[in-house]
Amino acid sequence: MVETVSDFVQLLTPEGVRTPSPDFDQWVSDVDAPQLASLYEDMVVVRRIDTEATALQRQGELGLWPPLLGQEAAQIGSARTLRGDDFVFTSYRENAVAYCRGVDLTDIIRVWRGNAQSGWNPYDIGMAVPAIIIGAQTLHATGYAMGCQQDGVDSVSVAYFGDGATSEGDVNEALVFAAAFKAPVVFFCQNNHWAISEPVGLQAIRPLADRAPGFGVPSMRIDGNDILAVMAATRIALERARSGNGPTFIEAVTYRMGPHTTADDPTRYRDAAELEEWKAKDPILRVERLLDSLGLFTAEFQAGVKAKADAVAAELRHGCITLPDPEPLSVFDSVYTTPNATLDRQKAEYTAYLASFEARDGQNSDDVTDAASVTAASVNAVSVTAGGGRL
Ligand SMILES: Cc1ncc(C[n+]2csc(CCOP(=O)(O)OP(=O)(O)O)c2C)c(N)n1
Ligand SMILES: [Mg+2]
Repeated sequence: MVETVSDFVQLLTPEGVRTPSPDFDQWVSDVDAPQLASLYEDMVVVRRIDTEATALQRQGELGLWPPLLGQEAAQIGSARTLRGDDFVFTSYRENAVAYCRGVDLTDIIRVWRGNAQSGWNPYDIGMAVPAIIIGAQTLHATGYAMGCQQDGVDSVSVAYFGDGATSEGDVNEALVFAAAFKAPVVFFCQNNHWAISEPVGLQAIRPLADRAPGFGVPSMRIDGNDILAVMAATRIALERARSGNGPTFIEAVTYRMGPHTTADDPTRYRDAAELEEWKAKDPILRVERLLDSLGLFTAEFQAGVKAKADAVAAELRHGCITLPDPEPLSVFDSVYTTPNATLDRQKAEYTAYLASFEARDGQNSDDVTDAASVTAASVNAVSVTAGGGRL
């Protein structure tokens, strides 16, 4: 079993050359040409989802979108190694993880359209709804892992979080608990170099992976743009957790090539040269090069991948723009499991407010009802876009 690895792990160079690694190769020895092609397709499809969702936001169909551009290998490589009975806790940017877990495409954008307060039932797909509170999900994941221990099952919980999150108390508390209880949890940190406008170097003097051993958690620092390194490291961590040997911290070194969200303009705080440098390390391009060297990147293969990506994008768009507006009063549903007097009073007030439109103009009651539901949808959208659409 690989213990803490201080060296940067890379199995596939940006030029698409496979580099041997005695410790890690065995963990991806099953990745044959068809599987590599399938992983490539996954990455192209999620990039397309990202592009389409960004376009939908620009067209006013979504309140906000957090792009994952550049982080496809980190997310697909890790999520594709999980079992159905594992459980994932993420932040807002892990839309490729959601795709791998089988989230319906419309459910991915439901919240960003301001149409619902959460997108899916976590138990249906083994993935909690995204946590917007930075780092909070690492505590949820650790608690869930301790529950798996108590139940005597070998399911693993995986927490995805960013470089910025590692400075939060929640993440540090989660590491303490996970180490103390040897909880079957994988801490998957995507170091995308930025926490909004703060570069990782401002909060981390040493690599983030170096922090974990201080908590008693073994760690690995890997090329997060190399899908093979990501798969190998995640499998090592999963195996350690399943066999009762506790948590692992993975620092997947990657780069957020787009803005923090569609409300952000990264040209205001980062150097264009930095982006160019990372474009050359694109996670998709290097697999393309490897497939090409194997004679697999044929015109027919490319056309198939493009057709799949276009179909997924069309489904996403259709699902988004045909989502029915929520019933105005549904905003009060599912807040508490037991009756709550304050909420009941607010609901009564809002019911009266909606009714006041009809009382004012009974003749155009149909139009007024429409206006009221538009108002309610807008109110929900505001919860996503509050503060100029920032997270
Ligand atoms: C507890 C908390 N503090 C601050 C914020 C505001 N906020 C939203 S995203 C973000 C940066 C997070 O950066 P990182 O953890 O690196 O994740 P990334 O966005 O790069 O994926 C901050 C500070 C928040 N959502 N929650
Ligand atoms: Mg970050």
